[in-house]
Amino acid sequence: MAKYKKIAVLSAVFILVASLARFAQAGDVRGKVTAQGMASPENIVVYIDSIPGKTFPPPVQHAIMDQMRMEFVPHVLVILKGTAVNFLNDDSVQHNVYWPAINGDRKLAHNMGTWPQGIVKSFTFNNLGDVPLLCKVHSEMSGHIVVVPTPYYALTDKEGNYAIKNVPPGQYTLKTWSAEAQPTTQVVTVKADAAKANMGMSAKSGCDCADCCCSITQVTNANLTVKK
Ligand SMILES: [Cu+2]
Repeated sequence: MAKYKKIAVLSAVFILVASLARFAQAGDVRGKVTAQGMASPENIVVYIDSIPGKTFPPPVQHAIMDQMRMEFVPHVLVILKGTAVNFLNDDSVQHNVYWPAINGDRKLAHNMGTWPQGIVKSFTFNNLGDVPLLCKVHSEMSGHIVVVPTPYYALTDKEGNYAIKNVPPGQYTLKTWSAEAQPTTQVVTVKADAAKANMGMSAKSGCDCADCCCSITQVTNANLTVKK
């Protein structure tokens, strides 16, 4: 009987340690992007650049780029390299999808064709960088797919705020992409210690200091500036 008790205790300890390790691995990178000389800081991609020795399997689920009310929706779609995108047409008119280059390489230009409402066409993006989307039927239409090397990415909101969720501890290069501005880079360190230190303390609402932890999610702040 004592043997089983011992196994039960050991199992409980193992589960506790495993869950602590899991919590310690979660950290958010957040901040604000200031866009100098630009009309808006919205729709700027902030992502963690390639991590040496690490590859990430693309999601099984396809991403979606719609053509709706004569616009590409969303205007900017960020995907992990290798992700398949479903191109939809939700308008009563025919739309075309083509891109003249990927990351400036005209050899990677591709025309998906022109199709009516209800038809879906897919394409898997295995090349990194900006895919500028255009429609040969409506020259005023434009959008972007931005293919990034890690699953750690975010898009800025109207105020330029972004949040990259669940980044494991480590030192990374944070990078931006904007349709208008030059890319900018910044080194960011996500620490594991803060998440561990916060464990076991009760959540207090309305506090924002590091000592009186509000949650087990550790936040690393990184503000960036992009210039046109
Ligand atoms: Cu169109």
